[in-house]
Amino acid sequence: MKSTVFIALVALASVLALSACGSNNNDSASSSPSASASASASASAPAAGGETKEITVTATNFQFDTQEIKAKVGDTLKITLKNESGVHGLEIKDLNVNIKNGETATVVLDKAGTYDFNCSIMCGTGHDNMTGQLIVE
Ligand SMILES: [Cu+2]
Repeated sequence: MKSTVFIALVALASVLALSACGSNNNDSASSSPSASASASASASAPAAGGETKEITVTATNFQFDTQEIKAKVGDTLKITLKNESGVHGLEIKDLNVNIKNGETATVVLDKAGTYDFNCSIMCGTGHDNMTGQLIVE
């Protein structure tokens, strides 16, 4: 009984391994060229932005010195967090940015919108007030 289950599992595992291999090959052959083509097209198409904005946000208890960051579509944002007092993080959820003291995140802003950022480390009583906005036009 036990050995039958084992054999079944081994058979299943090898089928999965084979099919995983097969689908990987298919993916790289069919879908990735079009995906990378459209990505590079959208990155180079908007002539509006294209600048690199370097911003250092300084955090204290309990606020960011920069509460509004403005950028254009196509810009690259290099954002650095500096903690002057307290222990804070800076998170821009919609852009997958989450940096700690001294760290820099680089994001290409390819979509217009208002992106909220906030402190990502529970730092104390004023934690909820530590917010700001990145406005991409
Ligand atoms: Cu906090």
